[in-house]
Amino acid sequence: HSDERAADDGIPVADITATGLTSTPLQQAMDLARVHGPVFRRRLGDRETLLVSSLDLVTELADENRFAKGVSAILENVREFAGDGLFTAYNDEPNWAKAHEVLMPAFALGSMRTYHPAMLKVARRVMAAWDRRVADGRAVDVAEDMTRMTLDTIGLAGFGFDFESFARDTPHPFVESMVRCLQWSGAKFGREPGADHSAEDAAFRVDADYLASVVDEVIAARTASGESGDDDLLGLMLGSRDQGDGAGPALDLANIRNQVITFLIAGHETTSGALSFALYHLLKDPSALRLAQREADELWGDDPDPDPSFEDIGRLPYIRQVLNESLRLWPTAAAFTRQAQQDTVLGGRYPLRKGDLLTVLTPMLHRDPAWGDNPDLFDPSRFAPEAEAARSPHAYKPFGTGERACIGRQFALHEATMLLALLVHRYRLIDHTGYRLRIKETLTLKPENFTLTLAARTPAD
Ligand code: MNH
Repeated sequence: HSDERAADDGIPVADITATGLTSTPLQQAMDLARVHGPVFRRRLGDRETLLVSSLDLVTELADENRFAKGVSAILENVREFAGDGLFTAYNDEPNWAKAHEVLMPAFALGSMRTYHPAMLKVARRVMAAWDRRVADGRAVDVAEDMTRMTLDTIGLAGFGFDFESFARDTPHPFVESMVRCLQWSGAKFGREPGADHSAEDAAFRVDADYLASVVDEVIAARTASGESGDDDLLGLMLGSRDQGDGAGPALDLANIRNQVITFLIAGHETTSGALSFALYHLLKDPSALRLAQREADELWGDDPDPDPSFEDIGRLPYIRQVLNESLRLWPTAAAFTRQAQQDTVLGGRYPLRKGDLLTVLTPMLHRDPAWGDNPDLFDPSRFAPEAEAARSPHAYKPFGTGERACIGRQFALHEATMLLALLVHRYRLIDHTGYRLRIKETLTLKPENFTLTLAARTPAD
């Protein structure tokens, strides 16, 4: 759309055609935003992306009457393997509304009570693995272990399927194929037109087919068990097929397969990164770590192996603030796209056409002046209730916005709060490399090569 319009609409242009996208395009875009300001066009050959990062403009983009979710060029690529699953569906695709209606009950706060035992079971797997590292002194790869944990959790809680990631020395092949599919989706966007990419595309097909075969395995395991799975995600979706005669929406098998892929990916990849960043920040901020430990100790005393109840997780507000603050600095799904629903003017001066896409650079929104004069500083007290009440709700969007915001937010926060509390309660985190943060991008963000050694905590710690 934008190329049809006069170029002098006042929006600065950052032309990166000569250099192309770097291997860290999100961080590249953050640097461009620091130079060009809160709204600019990133030009790459004949393609342009409108990038937005200030509170006032994002407040407008969050207005659901003027804007809705947009499926960006990259999400179009993700559709090649996630199809019309919830994350990648167009707003007007009937399967979005159907699946949303079927699955919403599974994400109400009460449903977290159902998932709690599976989440705790997997949290214990992390501790068993980390206890072995305490014993042998070897380092843990934080992001790898957080990914093991979140994949096993969504598998068990959502689908009754056990990936058994902690029984493996290397990541589950589902994770490796998924990462390559996500990377392909991003790289395809950065391609120079005309070049031959048939080898990458063929490799992508192999990975996408493998992901689909895992989905078939997950569904077959449920069918073979003869159990309905009642109120887990898979049970709700398969059950929806039986309600004929307008009794409720019915999801067809092709759509169910797209939802399973979507949830296996969206349900673990970003939570894993969030936990990894939270551990990084706690490692580097002893006073925040101390407060987190004190909060867990207050609940569980010096019992190194407590039995957290569902209610306990609501009694860890500081640890939740740590997660919120980690997701402020490094929102692991770091951008989302909005689409103009009519011709409109943004910020009183930038004309937009109906259908125009605008991408919010969430980490820059999260560094807007509304966050004070030291926005790069990790400070969980920003999420104390009084501080939150004093701030616009649009200053913080790690889970997107509006009707198409993250459905799994409570799931992620329950799972992550519990694990973080258990880990700081049980271990001393040792910065054996003097780690300096580098961020790896595979569409989502994770700390790269972040390893820790561990010791058992004693009451004196
Ligand atoms: Mn999640 C949508 C971030 C955890 C399932 N998620 C979104 C969006 C963001 C997001 C941002 C909106 C994208 C857009 O507007 O294009 N999600 C996160 C983060 C975490 C997360 C930062 C963890 C931390 N998400 C989860 C978990 C699940 C999940 C856990 C499932 C169990 N997310 C989804 C689904 C959607 C979504 C499904 C799409 C919802 C819709 O469009 O209807």
